[in-house]
Amino acid sequence: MTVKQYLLDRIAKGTIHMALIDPDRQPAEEAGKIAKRMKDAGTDAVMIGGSTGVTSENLTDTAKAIKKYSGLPVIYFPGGPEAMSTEVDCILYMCMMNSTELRNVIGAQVYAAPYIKKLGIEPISMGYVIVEPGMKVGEVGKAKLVKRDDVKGAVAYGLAAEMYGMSLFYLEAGSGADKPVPPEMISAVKAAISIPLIVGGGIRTPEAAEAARKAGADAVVTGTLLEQCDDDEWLKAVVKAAKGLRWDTATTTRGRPTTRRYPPGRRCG
Ligand code: 1GP
Repeated sequence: MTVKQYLLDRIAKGTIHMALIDPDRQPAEEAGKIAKRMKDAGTDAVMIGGSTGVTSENLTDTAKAIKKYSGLPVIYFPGGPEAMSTEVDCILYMCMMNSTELRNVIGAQVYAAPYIKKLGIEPISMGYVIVEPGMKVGEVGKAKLVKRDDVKGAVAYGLAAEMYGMSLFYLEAGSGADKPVPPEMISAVKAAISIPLIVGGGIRTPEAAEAARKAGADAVVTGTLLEQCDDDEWLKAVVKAAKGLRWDTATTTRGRPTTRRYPPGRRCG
């Protein structure tokens, strides 16, 4: 089965959760262990990506480790065409629709296409739009950010992605955003398009994951949380909330500093 079909089958049953791991943030073995924890928490797939520092080497090693430890599908979420690996199960063949640089809209994709074909990697076409605050990906991608109250603008991008025949549409607030994509924006886009809607950026609590799901996200992505949170119960609560399952944070360490090395001393939630 293709990864696209795997995702569509799961989404047909309800919102899914995807864990995003940046291969530049930890050794590959550590990434594999994070993926295992996320699998145990109920996540559906693992994405590998980062705005900077992704190389073919760390991508390959991380993909191998994730598969070894979790067995989950590995989805490459590229920041550019420089890094590639046959160890990933598919690549999000994405157009950063609101970039002001042609390279991010179509140039890198044209450059990468022959390599993707030759290596036999499954491409999944995706429209990718950066919403305020946008964070690093907005900056590196030279995005003309969609304003948080520009619901019509976000809907227009979603419709354009669908009309282009893209398989997925991703609303991104940026990794580490202080506020996720507004629920009103998610629900308006969801009502306008029929392709699956992915939402990510700044989702670190069960409440935020639940808000995205209730607004209409078909897939909820969390990245930073996995690097910062040592508390498996908290991770489980976030995944469950994303998937519409009952969650409870009574036994979590919410608010207490964690002990993970990458990066140290941050907090869950
Ligand atoms: C980034 O949307 C993802 O592309 C994840 O964002 O790191 O804030 O969870 P966070």
